[in-house]
Amino acid sequence: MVMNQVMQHTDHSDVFLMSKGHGCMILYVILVERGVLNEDDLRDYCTPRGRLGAHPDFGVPGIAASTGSLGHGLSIAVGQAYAETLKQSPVRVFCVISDGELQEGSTWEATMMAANLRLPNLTVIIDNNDFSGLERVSSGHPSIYPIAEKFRSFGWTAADCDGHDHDSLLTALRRSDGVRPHVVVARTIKGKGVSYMENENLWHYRSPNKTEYELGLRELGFGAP
Ligand SMILES: Cc1ncc(C[n+]2csc(CCOP(=O)(O)OP(=O)(O)O)c2C)c(N)n1
Repeated sequence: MVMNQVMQHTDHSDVFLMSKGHGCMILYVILVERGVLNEDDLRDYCTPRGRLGAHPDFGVPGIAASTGSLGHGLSIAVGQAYAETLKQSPVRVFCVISDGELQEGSTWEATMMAANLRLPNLTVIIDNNDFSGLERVSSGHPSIYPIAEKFRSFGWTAADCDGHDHDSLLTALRRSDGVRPHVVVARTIKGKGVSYMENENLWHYRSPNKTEYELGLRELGFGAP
């Protein structure tokens, strides 16, 4: 919803890149809503005949790059944004990365490069839920904080926000100066909205059983399946 307000889909299409590829399910649903993918694609998700896998694959409509091997998406986004500036095109590139990806050296190389190139058309959103795999990002890598300050020191503009609050997110996205690359550090809660999943990293790996699934749906306001 928020991205619909900042991304251009009319005269030209801005690019969206989900660097944390394991978050692709929400991207697939949005692409179905936009008519880029269809309901059959969702039904065939992760089946041998389906075209939607657990990580996004380049070649599937609406998927800008194959991602999921964490730490590479920002480099791809920087390359794409640079290419658009060379073409003097108005296309902007939006990229969602996880805070776990801040543990990857390639993310910081891309951060430096984007600043060197002064890419005005690149916006990055960091899903800052403080979880990565089996540990807290803040316990494994306390030196990356404060994240926004780190990006500013490289020459980016940066804004913090509540990643669950659309107004807060929109305001932070609009705080780009239109000259330099921009990053939004979105504070989020992993598993938000489902009581037994919130901040429980077990659910990064586990699938809910039928009872848990139905409870989760109810708590999210979807009623019974
Ligand atoms: C290069 C690489 N190493 C390991 C993994 C396995 N892996 C999948 S998700 C994940 C961590 C998830 O944490 P984060 O990236 O912060 O995402 P979030 O908590 O937002 O889901 C890991 C280590 C991977 N996909 N890519």
